[in-house]
Amino acid sequence: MKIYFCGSIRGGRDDVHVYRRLVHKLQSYGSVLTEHVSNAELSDTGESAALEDRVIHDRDVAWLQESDVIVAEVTQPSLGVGYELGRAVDMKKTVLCLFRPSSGRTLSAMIRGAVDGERFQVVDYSENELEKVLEEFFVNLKNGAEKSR
Ligand code: 6K6
Repeated sequence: MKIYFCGSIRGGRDDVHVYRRLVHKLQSYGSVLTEHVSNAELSDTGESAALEDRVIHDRDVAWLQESDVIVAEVTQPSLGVGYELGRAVDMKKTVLCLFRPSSGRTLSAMIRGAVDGERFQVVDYSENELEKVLEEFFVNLKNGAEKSR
């Protein structure tokens, strides 16, 4: 299974420790195309020394297209993550958005309002249930895939 993980880069790197745990857990379910998002060395200036922004954009959109499932940590607002989610909806991908209410933030209506009871889900969680939330999501995904066979 190919998994596309989304997390804030230029939107701010405050949650990189959460991205790290998510990517680690996601790697037990498949190959994570965007492992670099959880790299703590990566600063919020976007560090694109070698890669031009257009190259980053085009490669990420191609990876989105290729992916089977998209998991986004949406607590830290990020234009890039919002854009990826919009493109993913258009591509009719299965999307899981993870939001931590303990941040004191309110999730954008354009993300929470995109929940459709089918492909696009938002789960409110706390850091200590991170692994459990992913376990439940992938069990349901597997059961759903088996039923539709
Ligand atoms: C080089 C090495 C690591 O990162 C880079 C260059 N920057 C990016 N590389 C890959 N994906 C990126 C980069 N900048 C943004 N993105 C994508 O947008 C990621 O898939 C994130 O999910 C999202 C973050 O958007 P911003 O607006 O917070 O930067």
